[in-house]
Amino acid sequence: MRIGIACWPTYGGSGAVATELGVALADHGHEVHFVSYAPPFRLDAVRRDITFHPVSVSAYPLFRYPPYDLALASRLAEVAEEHRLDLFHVHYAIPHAAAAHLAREMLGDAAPALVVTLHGTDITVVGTDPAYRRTTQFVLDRADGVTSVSRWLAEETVKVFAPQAPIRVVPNFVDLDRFRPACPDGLHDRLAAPGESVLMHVSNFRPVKRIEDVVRVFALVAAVRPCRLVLVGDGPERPRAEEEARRLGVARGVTFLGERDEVESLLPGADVLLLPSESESFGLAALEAMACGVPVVGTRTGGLPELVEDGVSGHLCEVGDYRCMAAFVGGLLADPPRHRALREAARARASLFGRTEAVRRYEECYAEAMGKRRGS
Ligand code: GMT
Repeated sequence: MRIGIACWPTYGGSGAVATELGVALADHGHEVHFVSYAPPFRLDAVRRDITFHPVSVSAYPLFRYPPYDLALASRLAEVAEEHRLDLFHVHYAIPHAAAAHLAREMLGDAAPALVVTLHGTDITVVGTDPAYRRTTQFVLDRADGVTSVSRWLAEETVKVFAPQAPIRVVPNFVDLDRFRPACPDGLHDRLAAPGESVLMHVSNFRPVKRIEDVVRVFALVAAVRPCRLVLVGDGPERPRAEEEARRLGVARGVTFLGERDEVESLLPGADVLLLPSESESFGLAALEAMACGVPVVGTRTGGLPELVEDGVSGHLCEVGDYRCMAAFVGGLLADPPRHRALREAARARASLFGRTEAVRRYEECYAEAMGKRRGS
């Protein structure tokens, strides 16, 4: 098939999933076209079956808000026509699904089928915002297929939007060959001093991630065990994390690594991944850590319980209960045989989320969407 993928190209789960999926689809014989304002951050493959098409938005004095959605719609229509696309697969409903719908209107009978993958805040925050709610409803009803990355997100979507077609749950996936437990020689020593454990957090530092709780957990654990906090990523909450670390007197124990493309070469150096989010529709960072044999300690929220088996491959506490998370981490690090057992269980759990199965499920969804398109 010839597939056009629209996604956010910046650091974030939806762009990561869209990119990894595009590469996996190309490995499976499909021709893939990414359409966005920049190359997706994880797109490092150079191959003839994957093309990137930039969307440029021109400035004009009248435009207080340059209309990216319209530029994206035009570009999607051009790419679909030029490359005879069979299907648009858009990730994150707003504005991608609306732009794809408009592109299809431009293309008439030749329009590709449309599959929309919901990732989380596109429904729970942006989609329910009165400014976008009606548009979100409209595009969900017009798509040939809608998928969500967890059962929880599918249920939330049905509660709010009750879309006309059923939502197919396709959980996120991980490349198990790239994300592996093997810790490269010297990595742990580069991240922490000898004898120190490494607590890691990977995110785009938005308020929903509750970075201050990451720091609070670390401060409590550091009071009883030698350890270091490694923060991977960047975003609006970084100053809050710095402030909290200063306030708790642990600033010197925290390393900010900034945005990194090579998370798979950092995660194996962690002893625990902290993910104390307010809400997490799936938790791709958790899955990637687990694939590297790193237990996840986080919150019982959203789709995380569908991934992390409490007490087996990690531990989940109530949102905001950083004391509960710290108590578990402290206990785990003090008990090496148990820590090893959780590491193994984390990897075993992650192996159920391999990319072959995800590609199969998306292909099924594409076939159904194309059938629906032909019938309409
Ligand atoms: O950051 C993004 O690209 C999207 C973001 C969001 O807020 O919607 O992440 C979501 O999508 C990821 C990939 O499917 C999930 O693993 C994250 O759990 C989810 N984030 C939230 O629900 C907060």
